[in-house]
Order: sequence, then C-alpha cells, then structure tokens
Amino acid sequence: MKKALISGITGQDGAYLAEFLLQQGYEVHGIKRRASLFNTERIEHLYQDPHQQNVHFFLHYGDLTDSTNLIRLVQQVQPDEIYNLAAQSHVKVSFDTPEYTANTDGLGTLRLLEAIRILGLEEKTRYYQASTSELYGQVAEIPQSETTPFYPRSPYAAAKLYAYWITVNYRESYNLFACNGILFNHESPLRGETFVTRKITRAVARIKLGMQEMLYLGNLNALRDWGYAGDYVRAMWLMLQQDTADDYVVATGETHSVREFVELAFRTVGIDINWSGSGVDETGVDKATGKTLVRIDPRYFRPTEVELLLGNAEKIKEKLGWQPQMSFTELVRIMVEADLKLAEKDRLCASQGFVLPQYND
Ligand code: NDP
Ligand code: GDR
Repeated sequence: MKKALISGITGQDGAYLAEFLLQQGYEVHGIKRRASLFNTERIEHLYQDPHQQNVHFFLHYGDLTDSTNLIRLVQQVQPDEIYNLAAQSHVKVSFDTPEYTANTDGLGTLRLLEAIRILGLEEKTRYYQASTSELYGQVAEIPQSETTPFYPRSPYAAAKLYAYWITVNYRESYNLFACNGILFNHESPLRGETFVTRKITRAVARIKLGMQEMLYLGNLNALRDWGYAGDYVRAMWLMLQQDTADDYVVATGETHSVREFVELAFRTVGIDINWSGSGVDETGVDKATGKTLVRIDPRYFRPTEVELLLGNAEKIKEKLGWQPQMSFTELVRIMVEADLKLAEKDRLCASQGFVLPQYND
C-alpha cells in the first residue's frame, strides 16, 4: 500500500485529493494545523477513528513554518508521495500578511524539500508542489503555457515563485522526483467562502432565499480560467506516476470574467442581471424587479491586479492524457446548488433561534 503525505489536507484541494487517493488504495496522512476549532469540516466524511482496526486515514498536527515538526512527520510516515498543498492561499490577504505568506508559501516549500533530503529519502519520496497561474501575473502571452515567462503581481505570487524554482532546483541538484503543477483557478462547493466564485454563489443563494440584500465585489473585469477542483487533483496524482518528473500547466483553456460568473450564477436561480453605471458606480440590477443586487466596494480592489489568465494545457493532455471533465456552466450550477442547500439549512437553524454566521467578506 502506497503512503501519501498531504500538507493542507483541511483545504479545498486537500479534501478532494485525500478522497481520490483513498479510492486509489493509498494510506493517507494529512498535516493539520492546530486551531481553536476543529477545522476539519471538509474531510469529516473521510475521518477514521484511529482507535479502530484497518485505518487508512491519519491526521497529524503540523505547520509549514516549523521545520522540526516537518522532519519528524516525514520520518515517521516515510511517504512514497508528498503533496505540498498548504499555503496562505488568498492573494488579497497576502498584501496584508506578506511576511507570513512568504514564510509559509515560500520557505515552507524549502522546509519540506529539505526534510526529504535530510532524511535521505530522495530515492523513495516523490514530491508535488502546488504552483499557480498567479506566477504569470502581468501576462507576457496569451494563452499561458509552461514556457511563458513569470511576472508575479502579489506577495503571494512572489512567494510561490520562490517555491516553484526551489522545487526545480532540488530536482536538478539532488535528482529528487519533484513536479510543479501550475494550476489555474479551480473551484468547487468546498471553495473557501472569500474567493470570488464561492462568495458569489453563496450570496446568490442567500439573496434568492431572502437572507442577504446585496453582493459587494471588487474588479468585475478580471478574467479567469476556472476549472473544477475534483478534476485538478487527478492531474496532481498523474504527475507523480510518470517515469520522469516535470512541470505541467493544468487549465481548461477557457476564460470568463467575474461579471459573467455573476450573471450565470444569478441565472441559475432564475434571476436575470442588468448592468448599469460604470467603474465604482457599476451596479447589477434584477431585470424583473429593478432591485439592485450587486455593488462595487473598492475595498476588494488589489494594489496590483492580475487582469487575465487563460491556460494552455496541451502538454498535460498530450503527455499524461489529462483533460478537464466539468464545464464552466456545470461548475457554476453545482456551486449554486450546494450553496442553496447550505442557505436552507442556515434558514432552518435561524428559525429555531440559532445565531447565523454574519461574516461576509
Ligand atoms: P485552501 O486555502 O483551501 O487550503 C490551504 C490549506 O493550507 C489549508 O488546509 C490550510 O489550513 C493550510 N495551511 C495554511 N497555512 C498553513 C501553514 N502555515 N502550515 C500548514 N498548513 C497551512 O487552498 P486550496 O485548497 O484552494 O489550494 C491548495 C494549494 O494550491 C495552495 O497552495 C494554493 O496556493 C494552491 N493553488 C490553488 C489554486 C486554486 O485555484 N484553488 C490554484 C493554484 C494553486 P487551515 O484549514 O488550517 O487554514
Ligand atoms: P485569485 O482568486 O486571486 O485568482 O487566486 P480570487 O477568487 O480571490 O479572485 C479572482 C479575481 O476576482 C476578483 N474579485 C474578487 N476577488 C475576491 N476574492 N473577492 C471579491 O470580492 C472580488 N471581486 C472581484 C479579484 O480581484 C481577482 O481578479 C486564486 C487562489 O486560489 C490562489 O491561491 C491561486 O493560486 C489562484 O487562484 C490561481
């Protein structure tokens, strides 16, 4: 039985990857940060009581800022594969916490690679690095492929640039089987609530059920290549099953604006949006009722923005046979439907006197 160690197992991708690897017959070990709440909501369905027999899923306390902890965990687990998904992954937040982001996303990568090397596991342990389309930043060409130059536009992307190159360097210096997956945005019902897609689908559901008045957004013109997280974790695994280590772009090859995402999400619940005004005064209005449902809040603008991302995933299609399965429309639909269910649950709880989450950023 192969063993995988996943950092960031409590995040969106960690949850999908853990489920996928368990289905492939792996023993899965996840690194979980200590938090004042359980923080395991996304992986509850995978949890196995460690006191039982035949357990294939294990959680260990750890943090990418703590080398001694990482060395001990890698030594204890002796993984065949490490998937480094842990990161302060919010681009806007990285402008507020640049040093922490650099420490976790940049140096954290180095710490895991060093753990493999210090323990002499170069021959045994394969390594996946969660690299990102944010590396392209101010794009030099359209679409972006493995050969497109990088130009990071945030502390997050600058930290991930270091992580990308240190992964390449450890492959070249120590013959480590280490791959960068340059993943374009991927979403799902498990997406964090403050990323734009989930923020939109959650608001659409709550507006539809009369639990929220307004959706406040930043840059509606940003264009993203949005795929489905469930498809993308399969690509991560495929990279580590090859004869040689390499770096791959993972993308759908389609790009859509935030504005389009908003329109489609509202249409899914039967609301047609009309746009009026421009710049910070642009609003999204319900065509049927004339009610304003979307406004701009400049608080969500970034000091430097990534305006357009569109991936060219020909290499992974050709070499590894990977293709995305879920369409953009289907992705928006499953996210809205999941958020409608959650909103209904919240409404029921509210009717029984429970306090509802108000935080909405
Ligand atoms: P999430 O933000 O959903 O999950 C991040 C995970 O990292 C969480 O489990 C989080 O723990 C953990 N984490 C954060 N800081 C630390 C730390 N210091 N030590 C240990 N664990 C930590 O991200 P996604 O699942 O969306 O993304 C996975 C990875 O892929 C990230 O590295 C991200 O930067 C990268 N990426 C994501 C893309 C996307 O579109 N989703 C695209 C390209 C790259 P906790 O739950 O406790 O917060
Ligand atoms: P991104 O994702 O920055 O691409 O990083 P996000 O969903 O945060 O932003 C996408 C685009 O939408 C614009 N936007 C808003 N974004 C947020 N979060 N909130 C808003 O209210 C809002 N309004 C407009 C943004 O300006 C941006 O242009 C994600 C993360 O998962 C990274 O970890 C990952 O590396 C990249 O995708 C690929």
